[in-house]
Amino acid sequence: MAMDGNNPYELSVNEDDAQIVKLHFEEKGYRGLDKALMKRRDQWVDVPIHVAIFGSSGAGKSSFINVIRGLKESDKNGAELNVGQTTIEPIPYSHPNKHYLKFWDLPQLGSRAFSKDLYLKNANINKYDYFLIFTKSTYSEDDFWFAHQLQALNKKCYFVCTHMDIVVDSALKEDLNADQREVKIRVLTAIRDRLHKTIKDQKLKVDYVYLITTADVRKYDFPKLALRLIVDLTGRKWEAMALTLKVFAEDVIKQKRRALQKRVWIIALMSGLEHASHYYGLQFDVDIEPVLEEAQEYRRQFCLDEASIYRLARSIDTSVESIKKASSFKTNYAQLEDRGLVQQYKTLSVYDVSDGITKSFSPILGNLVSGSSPFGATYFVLNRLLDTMETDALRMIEYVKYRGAEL
Ligand SMILES: Nc1nc2c(ncn2[C@@H]2O[C@H](COP(=O)(O)OP(=O)(O)OP(=O)(O)O)[C@@H](O)[C@H]2O)c(=O)[nH]1
Ligand SMILES: [Mg+2]
Repeated sequence: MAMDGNNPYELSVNEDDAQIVKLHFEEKGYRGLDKALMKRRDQWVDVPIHVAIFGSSGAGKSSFINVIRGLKESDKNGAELNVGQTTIEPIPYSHPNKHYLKFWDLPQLGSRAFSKDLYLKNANINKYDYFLIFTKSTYSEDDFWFAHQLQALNKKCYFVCTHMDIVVDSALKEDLNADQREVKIRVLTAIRDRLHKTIKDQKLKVDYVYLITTADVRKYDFPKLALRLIVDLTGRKWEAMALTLKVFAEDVIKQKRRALQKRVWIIALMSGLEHASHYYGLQFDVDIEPVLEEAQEYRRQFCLDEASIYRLARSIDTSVESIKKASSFKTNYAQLEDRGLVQQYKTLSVYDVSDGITKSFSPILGNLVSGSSPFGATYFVLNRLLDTMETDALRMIEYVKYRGAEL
């Protein structure tokens, strides 16, 4: 991760954003700079992303649309299950935390009076970032027809097979003495091979078939599917997807860390604006509020906030205390509750590196950063927090997996 001898953290900055912020500073000085920075930080929230969901009745589309948005069946804005798609228009479901991320439940073709041509016209294919084709066992002719249309138009399309929990459970019941892990692998491999073959027989190019259960986003290929939904987007859409999806899995946590790392420089600048206060023992004034706010966002993103830990503990039938103990957290979370975060600035390594960081940013940010600003220190403190929190989250994932497998 070292960029040069004296900078332990990669210089991570979006050049376009940096240019805009720098220009603002040159033209207007500090006036409105806090708002301009906040706008850069939050820009991903307004980026529209459209995900199309296709598949026959009962395939689990509505269930997926709910679980990927973190909703339960009983939630008010949940998609209703077992109702069939009764309209001929796609129905959008927005993500509760990111209104502009929409999952579109596409109408089914089968029993409809309209022709395939008309269906394609109505489907408005170009609007979507990618397509998911759902089944619970085998794909229908309509599924393949639609996949062919998408392929001809060069659209990203993934195949998803749901109900894996049921398939695995019944295989386990048939063979009570067998090794559970082996049975699971055998059953899933057989299904994967069969689906790959039928898709290939249709002369469709498929890179991915995801086997999931809509009952749990941590199981089977769900984490891989979530990762795919993130990495197949670029720029702000990538950032938006990484920060919006709540799937507690290693690969997703790593994407979140990358997305958060890319905006550390913004928070570092915010920590040096007019509200900066003096703290005993620091060589610069610092506004700790935006740093605290960001650290708390890290916590939520990494599922390390109390509410998330409580939910995880319940899901594996254990206590919050034992999750915390088993994960032996490296981060001092008590400090993140209040201004105790300033303690993070008072360590030797911060003094050692902050000047180096500030210097390496000055070609990009110019006079916005100077020797007397807390920029370098905040940049280092937040990156170190990202490091320790990512480690905490990954350890917790390991523990939850281990405990979950025991149940
Ligand atoms: N066990 C299990 N049940 C599932 C899974 N996915 C969906 N179901 C159940 O299957 C039924 C149908 O799921 P829906 O999500 O309504 O299916 P749909 O594709 O939206 O169906 P239509 O709206 O009719 O097109 C519901 O009772 C779900 O609870 C799964 O992965 N595992
Ligand atoms: Mg439905």
